[in-house]
Amino acid sequence: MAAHTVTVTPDSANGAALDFATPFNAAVAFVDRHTGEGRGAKPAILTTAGDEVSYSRLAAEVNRYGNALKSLGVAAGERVLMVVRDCPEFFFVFWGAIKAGIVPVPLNTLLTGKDYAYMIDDSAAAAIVWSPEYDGAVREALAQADHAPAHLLPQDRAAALAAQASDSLEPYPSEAGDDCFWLYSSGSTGFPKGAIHRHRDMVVTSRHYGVDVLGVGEDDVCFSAAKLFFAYGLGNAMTFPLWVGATAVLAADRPTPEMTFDIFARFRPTLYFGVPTLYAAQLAAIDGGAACDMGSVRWCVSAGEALPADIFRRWREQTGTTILDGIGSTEALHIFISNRPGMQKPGTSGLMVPGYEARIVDETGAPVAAGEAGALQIRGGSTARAYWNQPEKTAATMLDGGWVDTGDTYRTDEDGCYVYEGRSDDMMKVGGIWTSPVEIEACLIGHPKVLEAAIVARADDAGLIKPEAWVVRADGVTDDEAALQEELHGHVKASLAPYKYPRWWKFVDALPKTATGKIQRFKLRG
Ligand code: 3UK
Repeated sequence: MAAHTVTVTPDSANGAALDFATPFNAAVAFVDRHTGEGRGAKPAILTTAGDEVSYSRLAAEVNRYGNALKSLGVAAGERVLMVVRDCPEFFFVFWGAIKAGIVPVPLNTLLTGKDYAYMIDDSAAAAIVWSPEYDGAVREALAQADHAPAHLLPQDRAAALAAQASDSLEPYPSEAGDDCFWLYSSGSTGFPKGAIHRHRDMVVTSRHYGVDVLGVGEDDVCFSAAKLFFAYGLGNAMTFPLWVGATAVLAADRPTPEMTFDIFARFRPTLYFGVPTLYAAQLAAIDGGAACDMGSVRWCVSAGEALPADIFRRWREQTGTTILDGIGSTEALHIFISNRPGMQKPGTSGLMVPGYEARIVDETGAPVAAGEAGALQIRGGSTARAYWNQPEKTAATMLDGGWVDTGDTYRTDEDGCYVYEGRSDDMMKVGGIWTSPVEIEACLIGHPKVLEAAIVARADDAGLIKPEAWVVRADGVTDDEAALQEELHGHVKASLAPYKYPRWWKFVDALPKTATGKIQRFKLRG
């Protein structure tokens, strides 16, 4: 078997069996392969800014960026943090690093300097690459962090170095099971954890979910409103199209209904990937008279949080297309339970994706009776090897036998479909992004007029989760509710990532507590 190739054998039980050559570097399978297969002139990337990147240019740029990192002295296995918007350079840095054996770590671009400072220290990164719009947050992080990355690469500097570098690069001789890239995942307490993914993981998600479930093929045009820094967007708009030689459409801006409608009209995507909050906003825009032509789209996909059945139905009525809801995670890299062409059950996550297994267990770890709710554990070839430098958290999540604890409560219904019942912790998804109640509470308590605060998840009219604040005023504070609410709103907006602010406020004299003083958030949910 030739180096850096994957042999795919169709297999009726699992969709496919995947065999990896040794050595195996994922950059060859996803990027280099296409020029040899006659796709050199085909667009790999189209952008709303009007750029077009062919497969042969992609391969050359990946080599230049890989060589640029090597020439700086970044060694195999060292980390390169990426605070990069959705643009072709995201692909160049990500794959260039991987081809050189360096580990790229894409970060959520919505975070603050404080968040990035933590990730700089935790990863002990050798380099950091960032897009101009994040300059303020990254410089603040660099000033705060204890660790100093040796190489600071604003995007234009990275581009200038790459422009001088050679466009040919021998792939680093990694193996399919070697560390390839990381993605940070957040928890309700403590700091984010770097989930370490292997070279093989992107192949597994692309084949089993991308090909086996979505039927992604060479003629597809993929547009993901979810950005590349999420595991969800990374698969949707990068690894799936590259795996089959299709085309990705990239937009650097924040997704709005109008922006997505423009993209549908201009680029005629065949696969569209959104999150429930955006589907709800798009429906509101359509109700308000906006034109949305989904004529080119084969399937819409939703993930990140549960898709309310009502949104599924209204979307189909308004656009004539069907949304396939599926659950994925950073640890599994992409979707492992999903609705699919030919089988949709609104209000459920659907059935197992080929290549993955699930079990629902009670507190003792024993399987629950059919139909009972319990903790969902999953197993498959794309799950993260470990969390970086976190043996205890790794042991709590990555269990014996390759099982991963998702942190979700699930049951199966009479059709065997998986039904989401909530989280086993207090974490909430806001617009598809993790939000920790503890972090918002800590921010509120940092305000001198607040004695205590509790944040709970509340559903809005569309059935989507948003934070609600319960606040106890500090002694002697008599400000009226409207004024205090405005002041605290400004305080949260100024300190935390923009999606984390409470949408509703309640001012109370005391919060319900356990005997040991732990806030009983469940009593506030009502
Ligand atoms: C929740 C869902 C109900 C669930 C993700 C697709 O969301 C992704 O990864 P994250 O690590 O979060 C994982 C958690 O999010 N969740 C995701 N999808 C659904 N809950 N229905 C859904 N359809 O709590 C899960 O444990 O941010 C999604 C692909 C890759 C991903 N990383």
